[in-house]
Amino acid sequence: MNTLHNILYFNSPGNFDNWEQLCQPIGNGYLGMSFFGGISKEKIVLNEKTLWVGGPSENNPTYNGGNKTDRYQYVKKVQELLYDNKYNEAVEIIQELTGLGYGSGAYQLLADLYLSFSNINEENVTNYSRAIDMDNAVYECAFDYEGARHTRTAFANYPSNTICIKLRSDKPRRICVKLSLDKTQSENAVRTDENGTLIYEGKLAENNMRYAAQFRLEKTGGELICAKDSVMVEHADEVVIFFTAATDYAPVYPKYRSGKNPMLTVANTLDAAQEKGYDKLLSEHIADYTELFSRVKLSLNNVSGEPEAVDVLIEKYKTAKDRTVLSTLESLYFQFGRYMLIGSSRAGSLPANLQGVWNESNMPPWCCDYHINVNLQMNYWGAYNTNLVETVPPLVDFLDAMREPGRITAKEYYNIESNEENPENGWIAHTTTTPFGWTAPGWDFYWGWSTSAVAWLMQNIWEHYEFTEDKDYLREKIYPIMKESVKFYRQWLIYDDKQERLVSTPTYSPEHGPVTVGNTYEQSLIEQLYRDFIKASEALDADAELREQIKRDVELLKPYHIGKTGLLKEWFEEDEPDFDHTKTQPNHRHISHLLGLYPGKGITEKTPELMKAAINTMNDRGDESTGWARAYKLNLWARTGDADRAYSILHGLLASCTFPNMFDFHPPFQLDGNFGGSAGIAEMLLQSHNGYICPLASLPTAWADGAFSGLCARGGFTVSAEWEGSEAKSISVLSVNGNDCTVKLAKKPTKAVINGADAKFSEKEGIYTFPMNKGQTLELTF
Ligand code: FUC
Repeated sequence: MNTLHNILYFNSPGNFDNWEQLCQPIGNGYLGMSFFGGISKEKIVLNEKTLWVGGPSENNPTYNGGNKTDRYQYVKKVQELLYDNKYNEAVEIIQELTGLGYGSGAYQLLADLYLSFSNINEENVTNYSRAIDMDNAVYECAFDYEGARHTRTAFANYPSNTICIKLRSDKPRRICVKLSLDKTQSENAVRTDENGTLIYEGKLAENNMRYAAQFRLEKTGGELICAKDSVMVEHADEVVIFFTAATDYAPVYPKYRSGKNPMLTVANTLDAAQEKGYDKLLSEHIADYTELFSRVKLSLNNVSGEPEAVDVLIEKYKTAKDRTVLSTLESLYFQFGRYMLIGSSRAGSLPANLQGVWNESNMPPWCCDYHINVNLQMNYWGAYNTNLVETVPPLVDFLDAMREPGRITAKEYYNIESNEENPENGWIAHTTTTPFGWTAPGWDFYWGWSTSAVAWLMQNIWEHYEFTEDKDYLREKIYPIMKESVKFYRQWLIYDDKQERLVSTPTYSPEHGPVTVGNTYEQSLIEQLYRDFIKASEALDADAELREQIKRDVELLKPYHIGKTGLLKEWFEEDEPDFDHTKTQPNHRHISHLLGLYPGKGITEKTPELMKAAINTMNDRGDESTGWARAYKLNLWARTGDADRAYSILHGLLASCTFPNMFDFHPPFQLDGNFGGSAGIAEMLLQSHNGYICPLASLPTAWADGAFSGLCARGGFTVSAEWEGSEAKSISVLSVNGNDCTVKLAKKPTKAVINGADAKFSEKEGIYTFPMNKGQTLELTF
């Protein structure tokens, strides 16, 4: 397969004041660094994923996850008023269904590191470049100066939780560098020791969270000079900086503190890292990273070799007709999503937040939190199909840790109580969540109430089993979370004799429309959870009684309804005369009533009427929107099979919502669009939500020729394909668990081989089934 060098490079440094557009990020899930490529002075933004203000502390002893008390009485009243069609009276008290407006906290900047190079005059620098090589997750800035090649290389090693930066020149004694910190979290937090280590530690004023970081230097030649809060190396051949950071955060309710001194963690981590040394850390990092990243290769229209500078490419893309430009950026965008997910979500730390792990501010947009009315879900859409299942445990652990505080919200707002007799009886969370178990509704009902956001997240984690069939992980980690969620909804839903179905009430379609009963968002997500739970409990042979109840309930949810104009209804009541249409916006970015089409499975080719209504709805909403909303539309159109429409949405995402450094913007920068876009490209190439594998499910004319390898399908399959002139040439499917391969093919293969022998198969309406054993690969030729 012809593949591109997955490299994002610039041929000029980035302006330090334009982080979101010009920085280049590296990360290992715990730590993030972003670089500008400054020549005589470099600014590096430092992040540690758990460094958050908010949560419980001596300063906020009454912290309670944002919950107000005894809200259920109002919920009940609102339910009654809505049932009686007293809409105005219901909304008069609707703001009682909110949480606290303070104390939710925000993700913090750790500090800015400055590297000042006193002996370099920028004017005389030539052959400059700065780049992220995504194939190895290595950052490098290089240039020529006074007859020497200077290189600054950095990588974020996950197994040793250390970031290394190497500064070198190919002529001796050329490295003169000073390290200092700016925007530190506390005054007098920086000191040095006799080895030239820059030490940074303190407590966040807001919540007393302890943090610690060290920069240890190893130099070849030259002289070390330590000042009070900076270190300098003069005339070295080479300098290596070893960096790590930690906090005393722990994902444990109610205190959220480990009780450990983070400086000890830092010191131990760096002792071990230095013992290994730079070269070993680099090879360890590359082995660890490439094991994940290199699993999937993508070649569109045979583009290969070295791409142009990323900012130039993105600019050209906006008007390009040339397939090389288009396919190059699309391939890089696909891999960038994977690169960023590996960089911001590895076992042991928190999941990827709104900006992954990267953040330059103490007041980031939306606090850089975990928004669960679409954003956190979207972050993980590409985790399974792009073969990165190892990035999922932080999400699972995060949700698991949210259960205990989520029970308080369940009690105060929903009257669902867990106690000794009835433990794990139901948890819930709403639109904004944090690492401190912030599960209350938002402080404004009209974005903050989102009862089925948790049901939606259950899809993200259930799919772990669908893709891997890892029963142990299902039993130990995923199922208990799903089961407790199911128990919550089971107690929450009520039978509405007017709507003749079980409903969630009150409901609010994310950030859009009036307050109603049983909107499609809520009903469809709960339905999906119920259907998935039935499968989960069957797979584990657990909870037969609950399963039988859920089997009955699921049929009573009736989530989808088609309105008078042929669109899928977002609100059950929308065709009624007193429905308040002034509250709806024709092009609203949230299209929450289509979650059954993607990522759910309620609207498929097997439900043609709903599919048609969904397509009408998408046409009605239009193609333009904010970054993540375009990424969502891309996945939606991919599921319809309208490949060229999906492609045009992808084009819009890349042309209109992508900063020069490849960050998606809303605006501002939000990583969800990158993740959703990358997932959407995979969804165009391979689908498996219908009970069979569908390679090239939504192949656009613009990708006439191409190949991919290593994408994953539900049921434990790894799939590769090659196509020419928009037709499949070959498809191969590895059955990891030994399941038979059921695959939809546009035409009959000329050859079907399993491990060298002709494969047996049966066929019905273009869907072929090949009996397979564990580890066998089916090779189809056309
Ligand atoms: C959702 C969106 C907003 C924004 C925020 C972080 O609530 O509606 O547009 O992306 O998340």
